[in-house]
Amino acid sequence: MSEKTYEPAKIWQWNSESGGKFANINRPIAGATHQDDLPVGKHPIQLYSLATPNGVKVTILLEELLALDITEAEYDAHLINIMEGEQFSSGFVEVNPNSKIPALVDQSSDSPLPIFESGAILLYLAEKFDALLPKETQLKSQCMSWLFWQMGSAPYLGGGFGHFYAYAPEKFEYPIERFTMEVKRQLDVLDKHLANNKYMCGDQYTIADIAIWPWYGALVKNRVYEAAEFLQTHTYKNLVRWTEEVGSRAAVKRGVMVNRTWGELSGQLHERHDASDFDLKTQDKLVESEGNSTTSA
Ligand SMILES: N[C@@H](CCC(=O)N[C@@H](CS)C(=O)NCC(=O)O)C(=O)O
Repeated sequence: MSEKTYEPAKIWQWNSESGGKFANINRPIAGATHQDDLPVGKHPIQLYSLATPNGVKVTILLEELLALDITEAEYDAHLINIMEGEQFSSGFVEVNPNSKIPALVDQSSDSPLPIFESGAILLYLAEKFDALLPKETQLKSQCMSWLFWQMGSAPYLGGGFGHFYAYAPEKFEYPIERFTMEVKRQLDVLDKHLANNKYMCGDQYTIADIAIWPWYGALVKNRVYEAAEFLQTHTYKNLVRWTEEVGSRAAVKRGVMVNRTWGELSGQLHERHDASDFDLKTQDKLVESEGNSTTSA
């Protein structure tokens, strides 16, 4: 174990940056830092987000709803750049006093309805459109249990393991060991459950899968924290099977692109205001692959 090098002061003071990737946006106080209204588009649903695992839960669900021909789920996805502090604008704080993406406004009725917390948004949309949430009590409670499992568990993965393994300014043994233990346990929980269930709630693909996949599927696919080898995620065979299955859905493939500002250009759709926005990305892909084949010829 590393030697003790830090003794907390008697009273904590906000006088220095803690270091690490998010140090410049971390603050110990809530509320807006600047005045700015949120943009409002033409569709019933207005989403303010970024394609982090919490953000894509909502874009995947919206794309799944549209794939079911639920046109009332048409949405504008506005980009909130959290590294630039856009979550602290007065307009965003009005929708989400907690200043975190995703946040959503349903403007389909007379008074716009704001909603925040990804789990609450998933549940709101699934109930509103009567889709991707089982109706039968036993299955519904199983679905809710896994949905809330995700909400309670992912902070250990992201804020705990991911932060100390990938983002902290130094590698500290104690937190990495502690959170690795917990994340491995969580992976095993999922793997054992998926040994006997096609999806998180038996045979039905639901908002529980949509909540869990962006975190644990991303870990398995090595898309977050570059930790797949360290955690030996390939050994969780049932989880790998489910990860592939969910990831192969067309709506999932579209959902992960929305509000994405990193990675391959053809996988980025910074804002989504129309279904045809994806067609333009497909054209980008064609241009890219034509470019590639020219290079390799
Ligand atoms: N429990 C929240 C967590 C949301 C969250 O942590 N969002 C992050 C991005 S994944 C964020 O907006 N961070 C900005 C900040 O902390 O200032 C949810 O599921 O909606």
